[in-house]
Amino acid sequence: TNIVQNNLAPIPELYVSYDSAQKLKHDAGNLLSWDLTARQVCDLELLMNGGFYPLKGFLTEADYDGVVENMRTADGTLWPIPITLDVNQAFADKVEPGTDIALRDAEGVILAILSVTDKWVPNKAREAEKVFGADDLAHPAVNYLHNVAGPVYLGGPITGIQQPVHYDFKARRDTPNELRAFFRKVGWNKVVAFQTRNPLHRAHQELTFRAAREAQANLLIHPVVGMTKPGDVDHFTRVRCYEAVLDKYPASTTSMSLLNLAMRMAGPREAVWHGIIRKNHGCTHFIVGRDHAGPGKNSQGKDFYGPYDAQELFQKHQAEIGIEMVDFKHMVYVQEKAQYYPANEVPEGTTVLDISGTELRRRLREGLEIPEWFSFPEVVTQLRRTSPPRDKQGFTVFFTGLSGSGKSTIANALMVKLMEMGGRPVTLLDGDVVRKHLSSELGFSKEHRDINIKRIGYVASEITKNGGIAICAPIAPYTATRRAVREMIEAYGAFIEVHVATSVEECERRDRKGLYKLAREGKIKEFTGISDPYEVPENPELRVETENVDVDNCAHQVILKLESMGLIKA
Ligand code: PPS
Repeated sequence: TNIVQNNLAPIPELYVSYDSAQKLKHDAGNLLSWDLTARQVCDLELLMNGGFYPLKGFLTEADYDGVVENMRTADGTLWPIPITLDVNQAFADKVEPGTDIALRDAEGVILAILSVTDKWVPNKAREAEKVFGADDLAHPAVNYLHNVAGPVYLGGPITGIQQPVHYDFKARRDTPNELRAFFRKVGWNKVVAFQTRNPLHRAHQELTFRAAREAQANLLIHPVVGMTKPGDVDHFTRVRCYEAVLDKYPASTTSMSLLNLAMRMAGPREAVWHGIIRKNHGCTHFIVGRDHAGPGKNSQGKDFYGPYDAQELFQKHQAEIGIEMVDFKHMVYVQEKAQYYPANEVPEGTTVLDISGTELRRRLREGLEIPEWFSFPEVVTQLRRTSPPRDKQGFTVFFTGLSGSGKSTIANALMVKLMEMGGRPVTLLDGDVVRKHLSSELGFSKEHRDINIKRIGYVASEITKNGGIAICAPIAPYTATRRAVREMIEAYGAFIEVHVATSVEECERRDRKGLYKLAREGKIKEFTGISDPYEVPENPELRVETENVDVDNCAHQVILKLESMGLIKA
């Protein structure tokens, strides 16, 4: 059943010649210009280089309606995913059909000209239902549609001026025509493409190699490096992993190329889209597995798509796309045989070993063993470099409490104890230091306090990202602001909120700096606890009482907490 005759002739691109591009670039200086979002840059690159052939630009309204309703543009061409240019209302108000606009990247470089033919307000709920299967914000693309994408779409043909600039892995990026030329040169008539957004382990290496052997074809590892599912391993780490795996295939059977695609996680429709894109890149076969491009669970905790929906839809359209589906075999390790087998061919009475994604992340986090039967040591090394165990990651301890509650004193003691242990650099962002070096122009209004705390949060998040320990000790009287800081830091490491719960009466009794007296006399305005609010943290990681407990003990309680969280080793 050879449905595919490979035709490796060049595919049409949307670029103009070099000379025309220079002239257009010069003239485009006078045009209205749109700064493309990261996702739009990905889409534009594939429009221009033929990855999205036969599209000639961002979808017009009629094409969009067809694509949303029945996966076909107005002229009947199969196209499953809306490629649209979403803009904000203010920009849309300035554009009428008939206008040319310059499309620029984040640095302001003009990449293309869009000749606008259509402008409309899409029905996003319909788009979500039809394209992604449900208008449910748990789907990353539906969330993007409603909460990130602009309210108005512009459509029309593109005139390509230049490719988006990439500074990373340049030699590993290929346009469809570059890959076609490569396949022609090395005589690869049949090529199986493997789409991926995850690091490859031994099971993947086995299944891709088998797929290629069954199709008597060569193999193209074709990972997505544009945008994948939020929370995925970053593409820098993944590409280093792929490079390690590439060495494990027999020489000259397999190649690897990076695809700057912005995935939508649209399951079945996405699989069809991926197939069209691989066909355009000169491939004859495409591996589709269980739950291809699945977005995870919906807001009811159920899968968005059935496990084989993608394979079914793909099969229905493979002849029209001109690429043949290769079924993805779930491979498992059989201990007694010390070999991988397809899950349905495991010899009877043998022991199957498997490590799930969740288990792998746990082992990385806790620095536990990852066996060689599961992954290649070079891959594990790269993953460990990116996700060191918790006791080697950065974190932030954030003390909050009234003036004179003892925050600074405990924070200081904690810093000294952590420095005694060594291993990670420790920075104390004490109130005085911060107000002198970061916030010297600020006072104590709500607005100024918020700015002050967010600056502290930003610095602490950078320290955390870089593997250090940040200790902060501001009053930080507002819950919402503390939450914002937590979110900034949790993107990179642990956040430990410590409420120093000294009562206002006790602070006033101690009155170490004489400030409470001045506040009572009205000589200091907006004084926390006296004439300004302090919102007590409801769920801090730790609450310490300072009345009748000495500083050393308070600091020790923090150390115990850090140990119990695995952030420091006893
Ligand atoms: S905040 O709310 O988190 O931005 O405050 P912070 O940066 O921690 O600064 C608190 C220290 O500033 C002194 N101070 C005041 N505190 C509260 N309210 C008013 N109006 C005020 N004016 C000056 C006070 O010494 C605080 O220091 P600590 O170390 O907390 O006692």
